[in-house]
Amino acid sequence: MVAVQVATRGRGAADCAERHVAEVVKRAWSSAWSSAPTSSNYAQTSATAALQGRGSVKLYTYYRSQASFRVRIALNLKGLAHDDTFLHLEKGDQFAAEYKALNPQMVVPTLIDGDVKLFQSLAILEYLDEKYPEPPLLPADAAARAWVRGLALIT
Ligand SMILES: N[C@@H](CCC(=O)N[C@@H](CS)C(=O)NCC(=O)O)C(=O)O
Repeated sequence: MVAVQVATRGRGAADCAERHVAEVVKRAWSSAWSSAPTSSNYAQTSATAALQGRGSVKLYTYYRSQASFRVRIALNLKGLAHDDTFLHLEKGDQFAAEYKALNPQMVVPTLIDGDVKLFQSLAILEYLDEKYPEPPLLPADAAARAWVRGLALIT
């Protein structure tokens, strides 16, 4: 695994799209793919989940948000319908009083599932995996699970 320097984050709206972050993630993925454990057939199980017609969740997101990407990927993998609200972070939509009431940290993502209102992408992923376990986000093997968690913690 490549050594990853965690980028110091400011409050700039374009943080998540910075080129050096993209480069670090690219290097980490290419390293990971060469030695990562194999996983089950996600595509097939995800399609099955979509056919099960699960209810819809609401996601507040932004197209350049790395933290939001991972939630969108998990929702799609699990075949969960999601009604997306796109905030334009560079225009400051996240600071609107209406959004601040939902997410006092004023960042994306925020996930609403019925009466449940959640923030922080990794906490959202864990919630989705616990509430909608099929297909699982993590492989069965302990080492493989640690590997995937490590990848998810790269920012
Ligand atoms: N650790 C948080 C990070 C959330 C975060 O920083 N989101 C960025 C987009 S990736 C954001 O909304 N930034 C708005 C701002 O900095 O004003 C998570 O994983 O959800």
